[in-house]
Amino acid sequence: MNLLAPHSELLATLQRRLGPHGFTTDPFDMEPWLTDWRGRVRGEAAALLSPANREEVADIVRLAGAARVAIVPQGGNTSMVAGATPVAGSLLLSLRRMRAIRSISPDDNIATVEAGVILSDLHDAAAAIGRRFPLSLGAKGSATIGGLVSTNAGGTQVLRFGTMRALLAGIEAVLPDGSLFEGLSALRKDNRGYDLRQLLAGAEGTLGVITAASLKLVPAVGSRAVAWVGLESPDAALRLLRLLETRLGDRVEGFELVPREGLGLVLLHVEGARNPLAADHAWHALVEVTAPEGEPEPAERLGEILAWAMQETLIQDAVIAANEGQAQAFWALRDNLSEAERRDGISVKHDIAVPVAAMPAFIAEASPMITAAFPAARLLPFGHLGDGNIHFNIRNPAGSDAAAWFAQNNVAVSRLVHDLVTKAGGSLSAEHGIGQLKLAEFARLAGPVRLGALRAIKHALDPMGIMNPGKLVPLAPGEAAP
Ligand code: FAD
Ligand code: 2HG
Ligand code: ZN
Repeated sequence: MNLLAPHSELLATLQRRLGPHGFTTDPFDMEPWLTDWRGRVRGEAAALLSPANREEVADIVRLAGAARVAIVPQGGNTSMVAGATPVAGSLLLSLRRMRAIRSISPDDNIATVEAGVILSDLHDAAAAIGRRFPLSLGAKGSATIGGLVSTNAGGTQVLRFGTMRALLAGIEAVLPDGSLFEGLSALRKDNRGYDLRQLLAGAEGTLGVITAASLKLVPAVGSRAVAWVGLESPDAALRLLRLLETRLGDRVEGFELVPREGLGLVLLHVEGARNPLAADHAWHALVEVTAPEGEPEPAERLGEILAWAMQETLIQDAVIAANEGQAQAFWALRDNLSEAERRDGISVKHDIAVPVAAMPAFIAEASPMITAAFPAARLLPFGHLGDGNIHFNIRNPAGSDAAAWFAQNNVAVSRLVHDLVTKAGGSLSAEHGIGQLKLAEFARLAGPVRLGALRAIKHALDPMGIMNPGKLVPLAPGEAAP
């Protein structure tokens, strides 16, 4: 079914319904929201709609559906795959005005929040009641709960607490026909068939608009120890992780891999960044270990284990943050990696997963194959080693023109990386989703069974295809764009 551009009558109705704070076609107001975070895609929208509540969202979806007009939901616009970048003739639906924390309870360990709540605001609200929401990532100051649920975001605490899906207790959403799905009741058990909550999580705005979510909280941390470790290989890093888990159990909360190249970029581009270790190391691990309130601080025990690991030559050097300021500085080295990479010039990004134990060998074997095919390309594999998820990013040879190299090579580079990942039984999207940047590769590699089921679900819930067209769901062969 073909989608249409919104006619002037629809725009006038929406303007009346949403008022001056909820409707704009002013190019100046719309500008920041038309391009994705990486600057890869510039979109277009007929209007930017910013509803204040779920009733307004439902009205927008109903009106757009009746007029066969596309809707593109958007939160903080931090998508790594241009998932929230609008398509020509669409209505860009921002959830950013819906920022209420409807309830937060230390007894239930649940926070029910609107879709536009920013992740760091939820962190603060949970801390204020002695709890925490254990999902964090570099974009925490802009990413919203609606976007995080819609992408089933991961981040740096997945090791212990899982991805967004594991933390999702309930959901409220407007479905493509304008009806409101009220699934916020935080039941621990609910077997009423297909799980709509989990279907909407990770749907990237293609099955409806999430208006609120109930999220699981955990007790606040009593104390933490953060270490920056120098080592010679991802293999050594994984062995260190397993050693730490053997000795400390699930108190190991963070374990991130940072190559020399990555640390170098942060030191170059981020003001105030300092290398915690004196010598140069090919690889680094950022380790966070926590202890609950009332238990001994974990720094001493972590120090003993790291000293033993050094004696056994498993690691080359390590330093434990002496105070909270230093701990934050260590984390900033990791969290600013994407920003530092962006400042350095455009890169070919990959968000791959293979079984955890296979990742060190994958990095070791894929790296020379990539540099053989693309001589002097600079590799930047970093991230969530303990989840088997590495951002295998690849940049132009030093001294060359980044944009020109990218334009010439990015498709072929990604094909090679994704072919290698597929051969290793892995995924081309571990946590960022498909959006529009990975759509062609997803269509090429996903296989007919997965794609057929995806299209069937999409068609059943959104038969007109108004929800975020051109993202996540590849067209069937011969199928015309909606
Ligand atoms: P947007 O970018 O606005 O939207 C993302 C997708 O969700 C789009 O498809 C959009 O249509 C849809 N959407 C948004 N809101 C709604 C809604 N209310 N209802 C329905 N659909 C909606 N991701 C990780 O998983 N792990 C990381 O470690 C990580 N680190 C990052 C670090 C940086 C510096 C940056 C810039 C991004 C990072 N990301 C990471 C990616 C990104 O932050 C996440 O994907 C995040 O979930 C997006 O949230 P958002 O509010 O910005 O969503
Ligand atoms: C991270 O882990 C994010 O920092 C972003 O997922 C990864 O910039 C990237 O490629
Ligand atoms: Zn990541």
